[in-house]
Amino acid sequence: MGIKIKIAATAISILVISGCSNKSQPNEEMDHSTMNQEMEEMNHDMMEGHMSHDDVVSLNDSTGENELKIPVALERSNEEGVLYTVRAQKGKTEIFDGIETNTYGYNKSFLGPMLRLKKGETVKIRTINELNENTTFHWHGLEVSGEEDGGPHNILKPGEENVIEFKVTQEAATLWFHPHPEGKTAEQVYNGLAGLIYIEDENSKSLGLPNDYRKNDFPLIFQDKTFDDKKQLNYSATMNDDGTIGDTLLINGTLNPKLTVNKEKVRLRLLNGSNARDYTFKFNTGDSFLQIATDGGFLNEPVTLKEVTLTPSERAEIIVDFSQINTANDLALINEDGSVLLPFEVIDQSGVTSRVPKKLNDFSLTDKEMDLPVTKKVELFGMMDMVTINGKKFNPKRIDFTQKQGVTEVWEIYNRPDMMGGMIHPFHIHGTQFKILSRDGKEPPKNERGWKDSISIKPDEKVKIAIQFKHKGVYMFHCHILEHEDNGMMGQVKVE
Ligand SMILES: [Cu+2]
Repeated sequence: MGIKIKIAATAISILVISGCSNKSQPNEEMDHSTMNQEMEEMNHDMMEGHMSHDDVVSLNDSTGENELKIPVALERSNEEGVLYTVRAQKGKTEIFDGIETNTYGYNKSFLGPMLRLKKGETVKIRTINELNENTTFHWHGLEVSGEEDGGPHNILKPGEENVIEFKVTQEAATLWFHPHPEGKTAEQVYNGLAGLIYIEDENSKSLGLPNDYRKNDFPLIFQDKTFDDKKQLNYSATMNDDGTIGDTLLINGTLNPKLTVNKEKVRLRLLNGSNARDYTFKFNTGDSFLQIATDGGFLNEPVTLKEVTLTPSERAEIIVDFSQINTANDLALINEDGSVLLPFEVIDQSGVTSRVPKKLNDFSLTDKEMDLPVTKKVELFGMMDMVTINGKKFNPKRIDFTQKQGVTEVWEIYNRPDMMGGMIHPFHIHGTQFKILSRDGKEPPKNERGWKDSISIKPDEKVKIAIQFKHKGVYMFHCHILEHEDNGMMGQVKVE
């Protein structure tokens, strides 16, 4: 990593020098053509390493030969009052036919189960580290105390276990969990550590939305990987400081997935669980769908869309009406560039007739919140391993901000462009759900007017969010391009 810093820094200083070289005296010692050539090569190498996001490698089309795997809903146990036990473990997984790939997972060899929680209940979860390295269990989007949050301070060493206890105080949502050890998050997630949390409440039960898990209610965890010649995930070989991108998509760990659905309304809970790749999901037929939920809860009303973009860690719940959609051609969910992500097989059997209510939630942005002054400023800057927040890299011993428990503040987050234009940073804050007040002074789009825990911020864009912490503790805020996080694009807010 140290070597990469040097190369990138050298390339920048050479670029700066070259900018003035026409005006200055030529350096007698230097052969200019050689220097220019070297410079161009370095510049090229650097640009190759740097993710512009306009120019990322496309995903291979899914052939649709494998039925999509759906994570199991973990059985409740209540042994010694513990509802769920989650083990981080190593294993071997048959991703490619007849080949074992070394992977990580929760309670199985790859990925993890779905944990169902109910609003209002007190939950005890036992976490066990069966890996040969330190890890943490971070509950992404869950409103819990800093002690329970599973950030880099809550390390479990190999063989250690812990029991966390919290009350579920937030509304129905699709959340997820993943490791968060300092400097090792990207590799552990890449190797397979990621699971789902569904929160249910009275509202979600009464809305009449499709909620038959694995029948008309499916999670879709999108992750791109690179497999080596032996079909192994070789993180150190493929790692990119600007975000590791792969050419092979796995959905819920399934290679070349296909999803079979009935002719009915189906709920898809999309999670971008990738280290760095953004997706813009749409149908190859151009059909529209309804977005009903953001990261942390239902939108007030369904929003009709033809495409939805998710940056790493963002979620969207959508309803697709397969009784109405055009299935004459091979129907598939595709990415912006046209690559086939998930082909559908629509079987003629009619399913449940469900209606999507016009009113789903009572999320509101109050005048009081709109009028609050900005009390915290966050500036995201840099690329590769030179990423910073407010000019600093993460230091576990430094508290960057303090905020009072239960008090709403407005944070302004700015993505300062760099000499190459900059890139999108998905910004995530632990332990809370926030509201987007504005994007560059304008109202956020309709499908972002709901609870969020991650927000995608374009170069030179400034967003304002209203944020309140229900619990106390030290929480991380960081870029969710996992390599940026590991490279120190992270700060800490202490809630007192
Ligand atoms: Cu970033």
